[in-house]
Amino acid sequence: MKRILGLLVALILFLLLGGCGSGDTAPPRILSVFPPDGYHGFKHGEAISFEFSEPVDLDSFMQAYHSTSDGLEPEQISLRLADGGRKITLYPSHDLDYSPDASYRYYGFEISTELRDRAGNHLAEPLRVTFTTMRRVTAELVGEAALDGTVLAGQQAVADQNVLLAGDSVNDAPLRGFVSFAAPAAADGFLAGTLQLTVATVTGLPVHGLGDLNLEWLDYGGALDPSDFNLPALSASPILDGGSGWQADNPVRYDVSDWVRAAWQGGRSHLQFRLRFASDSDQDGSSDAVWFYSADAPQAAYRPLLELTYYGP
Ligand SMILES: [Ca+2]
Ligand SMILES: [Ca+2]
Ligand SMILES: [Ca+2]
Repeated sequence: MKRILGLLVALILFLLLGGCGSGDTAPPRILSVFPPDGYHGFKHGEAISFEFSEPVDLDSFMQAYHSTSDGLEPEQISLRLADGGRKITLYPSHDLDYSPDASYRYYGFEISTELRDRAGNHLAEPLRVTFTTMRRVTAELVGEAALDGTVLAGQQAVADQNVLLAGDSVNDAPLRGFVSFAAPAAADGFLAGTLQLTVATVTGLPVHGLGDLNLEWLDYGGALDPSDFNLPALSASPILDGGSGWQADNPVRYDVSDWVRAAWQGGRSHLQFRLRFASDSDQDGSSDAVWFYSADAPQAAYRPLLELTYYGP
């Protein structure tokens, strides 16, 4: 019995030495962390992630983790281990608030040297990370020159002129104008938008002969094509303009907030609009049209602008 006990003790000692006596004296290292220190634009639904040089002890991670930021306090987080303890993902209990204005909203956490590997070696240096969530920003997007222009009914799309027209031509051929903006890549929600176009000139009496100008939201994609003339609008009802502000070099503005919010929901990469009159032509044998400057205009101030308010970094 004594002999068996002795063997058992020896076996346990062997196993313990085998487990701990691997000779690991190297401290664990943090290979990567998201978000990194100084990061801007942490989004709802994102998690904080760490990758270590070797498996770390989970209890020691909780001892080493410190934060006083709302949503990141130790009792507010949950953890998931992966890759045998080499990776830890940290989930906030609720989405971290965004800044309601253009100022940054800061969050932070620290991993102290309490963190240990499985052999008990401590992290050599603490990690301190400060980052910000998304904030409400307003940007002036300039139209996409390659995509804006005029489509002549049943004929060609013209995208390389300094102007874009809506109305009818000298032959009373219907003309429709198109403007396009690239949606900002780093965003988490479009909140409001104002489209600004600058009048180049007016020929004839477009409103008198053709009715109101109709501004429509649509998605004509990565090229302006003749078929875009009749592309179904995405907007249920157009924005109407009776032409009161149409003098040369005068900017006109349209509130397109509902459409940019819908474009965000639809995951659209362009914010695109069409200009057409209620009636395509009055058949009076002369041109009736409003000419707006396009994004090809040499004068930067005259190009189509979309003042977009959104959550960005
Ligand atoms: Ca180690
Ligand atoms: Ca163009
Ligand atoms: Ca006409």
